[in-house]
Amino acid sequence: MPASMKSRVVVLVRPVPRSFARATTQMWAGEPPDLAQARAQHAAYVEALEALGATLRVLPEAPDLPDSCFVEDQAVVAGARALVTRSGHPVRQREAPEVAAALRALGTLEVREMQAPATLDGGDVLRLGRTLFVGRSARTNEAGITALRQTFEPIGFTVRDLALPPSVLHLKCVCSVPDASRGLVVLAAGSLDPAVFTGPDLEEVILVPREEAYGANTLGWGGRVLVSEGYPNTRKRLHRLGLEPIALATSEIEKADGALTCLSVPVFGPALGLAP
Ligand code: CIR
Repeated sequence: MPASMKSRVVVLVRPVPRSFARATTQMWAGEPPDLAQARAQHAAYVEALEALGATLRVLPEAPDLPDSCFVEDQAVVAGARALVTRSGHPVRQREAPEVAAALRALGTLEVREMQAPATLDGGDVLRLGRTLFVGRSARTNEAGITALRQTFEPIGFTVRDLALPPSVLHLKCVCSVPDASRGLVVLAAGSLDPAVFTGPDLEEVILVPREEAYGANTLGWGGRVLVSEGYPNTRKRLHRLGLEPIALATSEIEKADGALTCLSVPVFGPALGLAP
């Protein structure tokens, strides 16, 4: 990897805590995750991010906050601003201070903090170029959406809100942008109307079959995309669009209602050189 690629994306991650088996679940109804396996899957994820050229910032482990590795929910970063959220799950609000500190420590961002009564989980925010789509979920309320607008519209982003079915925990449980440098949206068929995704940066909505819904959560930039293993149609579609899918095991992460995007906060800033 050339040295110049290294500093284009800074990514915040947080270790899988020892209390992970007690993570909150709404969607997963089976056995709790296995800690050792979850940690191994997280380590492979972190390695894959590094292979994508990310510079990592690893937050301290929060042993008694079972969901704390799902750092995505704690912040929205776009342009040179970061909004530290107030999770719609009260216990998860305790994860925010370390995330705020890590974002401030980057020294490149104006960091704001969401105030009560607003709630929003970062998993409800999908960034497509200069548009931020936000899902109204059980975790994200009206005041949270207003705070998102007030933070990002003044710096040139458009915020579009959309309703989520009650069975969907977060917007990005059913869709994602596989390559931050392109206008593609991967969407699970039957979850949301593809027509909700509009805007000047949209290139194409890629519908993946219902049975591959979990595989619709992807993450990448610069032509390479992390996908969960076991979703062959999704992989094929991405490949046909000129992307290189990299499959990762996420079975234990899924058992805590998590997926690939949930485990990181990528910071693409003007100072960092990609998709400001
Ligand atoms: C929770 O319920 O908050 C966690 N167990 C899962 C969070 C997943 N995060 C995400 O989709 N962004």
